[in-house]
Amino acid sequence: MPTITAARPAAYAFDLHTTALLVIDMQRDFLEPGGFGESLGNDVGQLRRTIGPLTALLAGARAAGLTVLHTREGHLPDLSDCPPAKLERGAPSRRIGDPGPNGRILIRGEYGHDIVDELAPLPGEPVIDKPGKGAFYATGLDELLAERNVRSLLVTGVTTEVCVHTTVREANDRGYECLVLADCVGSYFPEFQRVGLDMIAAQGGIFGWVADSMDVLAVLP
Ligand code: C5J
Repeated sequence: MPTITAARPAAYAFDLHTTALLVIDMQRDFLEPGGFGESLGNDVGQLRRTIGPLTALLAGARAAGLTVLHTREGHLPDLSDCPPAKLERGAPSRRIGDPGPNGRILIRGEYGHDIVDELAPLPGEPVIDKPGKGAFYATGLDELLAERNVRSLLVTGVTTEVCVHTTVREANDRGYECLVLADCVGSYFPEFQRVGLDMIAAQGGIFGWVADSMDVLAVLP
């Protein structure tokens, strides 16, 4: 079984047949210059540094025959899947559903909602549209993973402290093992990136394990 001895807090062994690569919310509005994320004053460079390592990891995972899944955070155009509390939150004129630089903010079908070109899903790779931060909430992800006999997730994407963390916690409670790839997850805030990763591996791996994409590539066939 491939084993990553450099993983924190301990070695991570995974079975290729029961492991999937999960790519969370690598959407234009979070990552691209001129998008929603940058319009809030964020440094998108902090997220864009994940694109290179993730491109290589995706290629390795596809070549090894791993299940690859992508998620996108966003809502239906009529906002019927968005709790009122979320609609009222955020910077005025930069709230969910408002017009943004790349179309309505966090609305399915808008240009900014889609995944960056560099990491475009291949035909056949599931793309899970999620209305929440966690990839398991109000989606069929759990059932989809069960159908494919997936028990272990290689977790990548943005942002480390929000959608990545929420998803890892949801997965942990559902019995999945999660290896978070430090160079393939990103936060606008360097401090959140560091602490977010430390929190996952703390207390003997309370939510999962942490390693780098090179560690995975080194053990893939
Ligand atoms: C945020 C995400 N940060 N994908 N979404 O709102 O982490």
